Amino acid sequence: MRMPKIRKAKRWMLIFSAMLLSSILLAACGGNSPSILDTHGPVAGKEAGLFWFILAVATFVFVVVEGVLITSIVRFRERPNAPAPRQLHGNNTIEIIWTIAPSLFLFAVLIGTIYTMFNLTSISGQGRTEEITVVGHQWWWEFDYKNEGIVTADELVVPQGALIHTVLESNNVIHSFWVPQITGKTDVVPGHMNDKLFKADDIGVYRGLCTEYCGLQHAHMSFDLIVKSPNDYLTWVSQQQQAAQKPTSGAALAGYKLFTGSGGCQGCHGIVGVNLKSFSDPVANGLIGPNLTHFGSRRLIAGAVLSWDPASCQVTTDAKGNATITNQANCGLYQWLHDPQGVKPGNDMNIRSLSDTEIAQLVAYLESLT
Ligand code: HEC
Ligand SMILES: [Cu+2]
Repeated sequence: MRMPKIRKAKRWMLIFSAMLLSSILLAACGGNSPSILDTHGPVAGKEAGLFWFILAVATFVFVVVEGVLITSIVRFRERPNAPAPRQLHGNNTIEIIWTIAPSLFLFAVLIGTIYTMFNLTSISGQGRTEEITVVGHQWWWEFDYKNEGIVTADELVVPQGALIHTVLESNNVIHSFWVPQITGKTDVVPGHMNDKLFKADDIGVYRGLCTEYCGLQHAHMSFDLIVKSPNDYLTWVSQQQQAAQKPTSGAALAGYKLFTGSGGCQGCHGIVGVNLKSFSDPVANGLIGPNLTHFGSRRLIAGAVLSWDPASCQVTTDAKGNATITNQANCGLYQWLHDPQGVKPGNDMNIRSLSDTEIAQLVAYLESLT
């Protein structure tokens, strides 16, 4: 009568372990979350190597310990009429072994970790090193290319294969800079500059995150690391260095007037050629919003809380000259300008409410800023 009960328990054990295992495996399938194991640069590569090394040590320890445990459970299990087991009171040899062995394993992990830490900066790149200052704001990232004289937000564009030297600064609280597929986390500390060196091997777009809790909208403080070929990068740089052109007619001109006038936008946002003479204009220091000179060439809004695309933000003008956005629901930029506090509660963009026509005009203007 005992057997069926045990079989039932065994079956449940099996089902439970299968469920546990599959949930662990499936958890790795989230298409949107970048994996530290899917590396596209030497820094993330070395860090992933350390992960596998530690996992190997841990697996070895697990197998040995569980092996001894299970063997003992099976071999020395209670049998009918078995005599009482021999009673032991301490065994010096065994105790010394199980004190020293774990220290050796931990020492191996320590050596591996220290070696990797010091080895992270020994990477080499092609061409000259790109110097970029990264500024953590509440809650978005600013990227300052001091040598090129460019300032952008939300999108960190770098050339493939070159060394990227970032200087990390914060003007408020502690943030942490992380691009899981390219490089590990480094804190961004107010009043203290941290350095970070990395390289991206493959052209592509890699999600970056703030990984130190920094307030209400910490989860909406992301960015894209965009890796371009060296030539495309140079093209991008020379395009970004241009000042914005003033639109000459239509909805975009009306949007420009709103931006500089009753919309109040230029009190917080800088545009080179509008309220800034250059990207390094000291006037920019008093502006708390992202630089929008080339916002039309970017696709992310406010720490990637939304994304947008001109194709889904088409502005049409009727016979009376009133502008509207045909597909408001699909236009992230419409949603942002319609209610920035609803989209990202607590963020620093406080504006008067805008009519749909005004929003369409501003969208037309922002789209023109390529
Ligand atoms: C009181 C300051 C302030 C005013 C006024 C303001 N903004 Fe902003 N704006 C911000 C801040 C701060 C952010 C970033 C918010 C965040 O990510 O947390 C932002 C983000 C944006 C973004 C996204 C930019 C990017 O690169 O992610 C756009 C576009 C924008 N604002 C347009 C406008 C327009 C158009 C107006 C005028 C109607 C305006 N803003 C008025 C402060 C302001
Ligand atoms: Cu942050």
